[in-house]
Parts: sequence; structure tokens; C-alpha cells
Amino acid sequence: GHKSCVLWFTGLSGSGKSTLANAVDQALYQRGVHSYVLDGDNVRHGLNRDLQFNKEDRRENIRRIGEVAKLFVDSGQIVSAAFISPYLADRQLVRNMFEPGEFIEIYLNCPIQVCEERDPKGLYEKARKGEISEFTGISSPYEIPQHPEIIIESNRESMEEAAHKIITYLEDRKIL
Ligand code: GGZ
Repeated sequence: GHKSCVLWFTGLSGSGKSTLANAVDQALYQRGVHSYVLDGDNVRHGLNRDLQFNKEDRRENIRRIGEVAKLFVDSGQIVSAAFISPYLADRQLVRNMFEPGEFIEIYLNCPIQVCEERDPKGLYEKARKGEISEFTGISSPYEIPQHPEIIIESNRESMEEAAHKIITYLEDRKIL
């Protein structure tokens, strides 16, 4: 058996949130744990497609995702949520929806130069040209987590190492 919880991945665009969330999800699956990944691809294009990237809409994005994550936790699953979630107050709001120990904040620390270098979707380039407004790290803030449960140096650790670190954290806390 396992306990249900939220793995909340936060960090800049291109820091590796979705990739790591999916690696952890796969590791959990191999252990027979029911889990699910929420990310921009399945939430921003569906449930939250009415929302933009201004501060108010990002808050509503994160609030709704928190509520959805809560439904997954109530159903006994481990849910991984991979969103920039740049504002401390918004992440705190979601943390407060859960019991102590249920919300595990994972900060992907990655220099913006590295994220910008990767630029898999060409979004940083567009943001630099002013073709995308309010782009996180360029023209919109990212507030660094002050007390995340786990920090991943995503430009120095491999995804396998990072996923292993998270699984070990869950084992140490008897979640797995
Ligand atoms: C940041 C943006 C923006 C702006 C579009 N700012 O690398 P991606 O493409 O796949 O991930 C980014 C994603 C961010 O959505 P989130 O729901 O995670 O953001 S938040 O938590 O702040 O609400 C990026 C793309 O959407 N994208 N415009 N202006 N990222």
C-alpha cells in the first residue's frame, strides 16, 4: 500500500518539470502505485483554456489545478502537477488545501540561461522579441520557493537521479 499525496513541480519553462513528473510517474507505475500527471498539455488546453498568463489568470489556473489534485488525492492516488506556478502565494494557497505532509513541493532550480538555451518550443525567443507578453523569467516574475520539500538542480542532475531522489524521499516518509 501507499499514501496519497501531491508532488508539486515548480520552475521556469524549460526547467524539466513535465519530463521529471513523467519519469516519477513511470517509476510509481512500476511499483504498482496508481498515479497521474497534470501538466499544461492536459489542463491548459482543456479545463483551463479560458485562462491567460496575467497574474489573476495564473492564480485561477493554479487554484483549479489544486482542486483537481485534491480530487485525485481523495481517490487515493499520487498526483504529479507540473506547472510554472510562479507566485509564492498561489503555491501556498494550494498547500493549504492539503493535510500536513500531503503536499510535496519540488523546485526545479535551473538558470534561466540554460532554459533559454534549450528553448524547445521557441517561446523564449518569441518572448525576447516581444511576441509573447508576460513571459515568466523575461517579462513576468518567478518567485523562488523558500521552503520546498525537494530541490532538483535540473541542469546538473540527470532525470534518473532526480526521479530516484523523489522516490527515496517518498520511501523515507513511508508514503511508499
Ligand atoms: C510562461 C507560457 C506563457 C507565458 C505560454 N509565460 O514550456 P511550456 O510553454 O510548455 O510551458 C509553459 C506553459 C506555462 O503554463 P503553466 O500553466 O505552467 O503556467 S502558470 O503556472 O504560470 O499558470 C509555456 C507556455 O505555457 N506559455 N505563454 N506568458 N509560459
